Order: sequence, then structure tokens, then C-alpha cells
Amino acid sequence: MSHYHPLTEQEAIEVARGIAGVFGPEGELGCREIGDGNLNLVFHVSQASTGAGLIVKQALPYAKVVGESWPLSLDRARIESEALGIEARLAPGLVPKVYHSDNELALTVMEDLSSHVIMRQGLIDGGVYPLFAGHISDFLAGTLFFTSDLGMNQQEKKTLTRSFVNPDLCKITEDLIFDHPYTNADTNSFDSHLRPDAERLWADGELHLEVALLREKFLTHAQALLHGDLHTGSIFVTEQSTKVIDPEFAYFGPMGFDIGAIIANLLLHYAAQEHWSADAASRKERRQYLIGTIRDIWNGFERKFRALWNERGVDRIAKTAGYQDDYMRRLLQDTAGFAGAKAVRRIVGLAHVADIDKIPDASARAKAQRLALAIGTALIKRNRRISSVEEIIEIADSASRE
Ligand code: SR1
Ligand code: MG
Repeated sequence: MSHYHPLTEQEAIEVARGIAGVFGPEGELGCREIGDGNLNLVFHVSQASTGAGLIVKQALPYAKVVGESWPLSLDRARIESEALGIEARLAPGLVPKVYHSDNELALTVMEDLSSHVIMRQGLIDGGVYPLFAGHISDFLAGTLFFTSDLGMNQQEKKTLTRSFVNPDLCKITEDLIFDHPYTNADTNSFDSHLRPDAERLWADGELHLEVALLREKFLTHAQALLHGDLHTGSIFVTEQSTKVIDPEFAYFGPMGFDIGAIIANLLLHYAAQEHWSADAASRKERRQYLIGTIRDIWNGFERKFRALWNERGVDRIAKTAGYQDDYMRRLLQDTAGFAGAKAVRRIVGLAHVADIDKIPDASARAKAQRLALAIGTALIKRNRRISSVEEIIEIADSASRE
């Protein structure tokens, strides 16, 4: 019989105390449930006398943001800890250390990253992360290349896909990103001033065709093991360090979905500068920083991914002249399309982002929301014609000038 139950803070302390070599022999352990995400319990267990800490993350059998009416498989905790193990191997230093996992209790005990800040909040507070583009492009190139048919034995890849069949979490994405924002769904949530904008989305056949094509890729294109939810709330940063957390949405899907997710969240923050920058000059400067980061992420990713392909590729036929260029062009196009879909869902769909929702002034918030929608819909509509990251940047810059 399963002994699953949601842990109390006291039980989380007991779990953490069982991890050898973290806490000192004396000194009380304290615990706080700090989960502010949509799905899980997150306990921070710490020892004031030594400053040591651990995170105990536990999946709930339903989506916390909605309640028990939305059941979710606990298997996502296993998927998360196995994905963290693979990412640690393929992108060393870029994920938290995992100390222990318990599939029955659906929990993972991992490194305390209190010295870092969640990137979304860091950006809202005006932070600048000069090493981030290099780190995240390492993460993307390493994890995506070595779990694809280009960088991994193709039969072993097929076997590995079995461990990452993730129907409940994929269904969240299929509904909340590739369906509900484009119809009058009950799950949608938006400020009343955005109703005309939402109604335009619901009636835009050209947009729906592109979303249908992107959705098909998400449903069928098992290209590589994805993180699956790579937004700025899934990344801890300092100026020197980047740690990607929370791969519970991991599954074998289209690579552009992960790259697009991070670009979308930088673009949402770009749109949010309608409020967070004090004046036009600082808005321009901040946007240039964000755009520069997007450029560096794509260019860094492309350079590293091509180098891995050339130096570590396992597939003879993939070395055919012209194939790599064609693959990278399609990958950039997917990245643009998925970035657009990820931006749109954060404005009209169920789950939003603090960068925009926390703008207190309704008119600045509306401006930011409309800018995000303009960028998102343009990226979706143009994705199959994009041939350079500069075109993604130009879409953002020209929308902000209108
Ligand atoms: C019901 S979960 C809503 C969203 O939170 C997660 O972070 C994913 O982005 C998901 O779509
Ligand atoms: Mg998450």
C-alpha cells in the first residue's frame, strides 16, 4: 500500500535530517513551506546555527493552483528527479544537486539555492546577469543535443523515451498553451480591458493555423528530452551562477519549445518595461540588455550545438551536406513560434507572469499586455518565415515602436 501523504513541516525536517553531511550535529532545524509555484509543496529546511539548508520538494496529487478538481499524477516527481540527473550529467553545474528522491512520497531532496534569486524576481528588481546567456546556451546545447538522435544512440534514445512519458503534464501544456488561449475557455483569465484583444485572438484563423502546426509538433515531434517549462521562474541566478530547476514537465518533444520558452519570458519582461523602467532612456537601455541576452542565447546555442554535431555526432547520414543548415533553420523557426505561443498564454491564459501582473497601474499594465500580445502573435504568424534571430528581435522592437 502506498504511504503517500502530503508532508507536514515536521516530517520534512525528518526527511532532511536523514541526509548525511549537510547539517551540524547540534542546532535545531527549522522549516518553512515556501512553494509559490502552481503545482507543488516546497519545504525549506534550515539550521540557523550553521547556515546549512536543504529543499524538500513534494508533488501534490492535484494542481495546487486550481485545487483537487484537477488531479495530476505523482509520477512527475520521479520524472523531475530523473531529468535532473540527466541534466546534471549533460550540463554540469547548471542544476541543483539532488541528495535523495522517494518516488512513493513523490519527493526530491535537493540543494538549497537561497544564495540565488529566482530569475523572474531578479529581473523585476533590475538585476543584470552577464553570464546567463552563456550558461543557458550551454544547458540547452548539452541537454538537447545529447538526448537527440544526433548525439545519442538511437535505440537507447527510444528506450529512454519510455521513462519520460508524461501525459498529465503534457496535457497541461497542450490545453493551456496550444488550445485555450485561442477560444473562450473557462480556464482563461485576463483583465477585463483585454476582452476585445482576446476576442480578436479567438477569431484569427491565420493565427489558429500556425498554432495548430506548433501544437502538432508539441504532440508528435520527439526530438530530444526537454525541460518542458523553461521560464524565468524555473531558473535561479546570481551574477556568476545559473541553476535550472523544476523539470517536472520533461518529455521528449521539439527542441524549440525549450529555447522558445526562455526567449518568451525575456520578451515578456521586455514588454513589462512599460512599467518597471523609470523613464524612456532607462527603458531603452533595459530593453537593449534583454534583446542582447536573447541574441547571445540563440547565437551561443547555435554555435555550441553545431560544434557538438560536428565533433560528437553519432549519425553518419546527419553529416550529409546541407542537412545541418536546414535543421538549424527549422529549429530557429520552431523557437520563434513556440516563443510566441508562450508569450500569448501568459496574457490571456490561466497562468500569468509577475513581470506583467504585478504592474500596479492599469494603463501601464494594459500597454505591456498589448505589447506582449503583439510580439507573441507576430512571432507565431511569422515563425515559418524566420531566417535569423535578428528577425525575432526586430519583431519585438518594431512592436514596441508602434
Ligand atoms: C496548472 S499549471 C500552470 C502552469 O504552471 C507551470 O509552471 C506551467 O507553465 C503550467 O502551464
Ligand atoms: Mg514549475
